[in-house]
Amino acid sequence: MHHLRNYVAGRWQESARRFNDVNPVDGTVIAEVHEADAATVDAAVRSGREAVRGAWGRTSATERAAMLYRIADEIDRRSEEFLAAEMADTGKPYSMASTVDIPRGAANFRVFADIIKTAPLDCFRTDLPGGAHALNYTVRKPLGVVGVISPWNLPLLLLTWKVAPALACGNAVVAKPSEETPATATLLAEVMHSVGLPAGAFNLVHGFGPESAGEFITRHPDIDAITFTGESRTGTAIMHAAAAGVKPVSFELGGKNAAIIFADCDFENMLDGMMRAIFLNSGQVCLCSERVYVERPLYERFCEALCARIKKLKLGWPNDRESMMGPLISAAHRDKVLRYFELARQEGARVLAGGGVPTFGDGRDRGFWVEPTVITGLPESARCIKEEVFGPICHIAAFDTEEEVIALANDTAYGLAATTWTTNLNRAHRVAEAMHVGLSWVNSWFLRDLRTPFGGAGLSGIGREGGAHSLNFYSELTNVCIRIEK
Ligand code: NAD
Ligand code: 6OH
Repeated sequence: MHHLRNYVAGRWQESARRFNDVNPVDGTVIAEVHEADAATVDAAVRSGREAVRGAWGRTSATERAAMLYRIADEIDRRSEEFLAAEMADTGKPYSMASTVDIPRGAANFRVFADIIKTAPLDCFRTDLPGGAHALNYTVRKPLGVVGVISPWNLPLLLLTWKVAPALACGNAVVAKPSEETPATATLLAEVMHSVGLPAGAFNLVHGFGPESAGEFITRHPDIDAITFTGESRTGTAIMHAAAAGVKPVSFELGGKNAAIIFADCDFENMLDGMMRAIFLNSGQVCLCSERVYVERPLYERFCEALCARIKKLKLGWPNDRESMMGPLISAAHRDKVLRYFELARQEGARVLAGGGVPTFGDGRDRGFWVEPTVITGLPESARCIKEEVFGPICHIAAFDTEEEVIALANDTAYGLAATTWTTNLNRAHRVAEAMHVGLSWVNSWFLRDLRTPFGGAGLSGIGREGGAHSLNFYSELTNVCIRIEK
């Protein structure tokens, strides 16, 4: 059996307590994971503190950028291993893991290497009475030891999205990947070791949330900041824990995202985009469109075309190059998604496609699959319209006016992403800006430039990361003010 260990103070650490890492494609156990106890997390935080006080804390931005480039190059060199590990942990198809997850793992380090080298500092000259002046300039320093807690849907991508800027700013990291997907994080620790990152600058602890490594991090008095991606409810729990030490938090949480399709859209492009926006990663992307609003003249045509495309959506083994959709992450998550399928029926939905569990006649029948599913006919107050399902499902409704659809799209407690499809330039700008979200795409979805702000409003999060926004979260700024006499 393959063992996934903790990486603390530059050394691999075993634990007596272990849990299974399961492949959701067919339910097989692929590794035994060593669960970090409170003492292991404490040792990780202490080694992080020593690293920040020691050689790592004294590195220049140029030296750290060079280190981040080495990390990126090593991820690229071992990309086949990362790919295999990510596909085994999540069941996601090669077509996705090889184009999204693993390349972004390396890109996250490169982009923050470039950004930290070129980041400007604030500088203000302040005129004073009598001809004297003051020079204000801002110095960027590490926060200290940053706790990084990440989810299972895009494991390497979302972990490195936070680890890279934290290291770029000179912090030490104590990272906890999701208990469902510990494999690529463990490979990342191997990479950190092999490129010679100073001991303690990156620590990896495995485990769960409550009363396990997750909570041990968030409650640790010597953690300086917590950055978290996951469910909104978990965000609440972490905020409670962080409140005691008044720790800064950065949260990227759930979504219940709207897609708005106008009758004047480029239909084929829109359909390609919407297939991705609804079914990428089996709908397990926080940005996925679970609420689809279609201008009435296009409604029937869209529903028919989407259902026809679904028939061609190949649910396959991850290594099958034609495979477009994999299973859900776990039996528990599959049960949750199936409960929403059932709830949708109880709430009065008409099921246009899917709604059940596929059968394959092979090992996949022991995995955690559900069918790509399309529903219509629910009132806007239905729980399936209000709550995040996080599965391959969307609800489609017709609308008549721009004003009406803006109100429908914004009628949610979440506020992460929206996508609008139209060829009318004026309308594109109007609608995109009216969305009460952090990310408003037009004629595209999940199109990323890593320098831009990423995050959500409402239940979808606190703060923005990406580009300079990340640097501001992961740095302590000291303003130096010097009075200069005439
Ligand atoms: P989750 O909140 O259950 O778990 C995320 C991480 O938090 C895991 O590592 C887990 O072990 C840990 N955790 C759980 N409880 C904790 C606690 N009390 N204290 C400390 N750590 C704790 O989320 P998930 O199921 O892994 O991921 C799916 C969710 O993440 C969805 O809601 C999705 O929308 C959201 N998500 C958001 C974004 C974004 O950028 N906004 C990105 C990806 C996923
Ligand atoms: C959520 O599931 C996807 C988040 C994506 C990012 O954080 C990113 O940087 O692209």
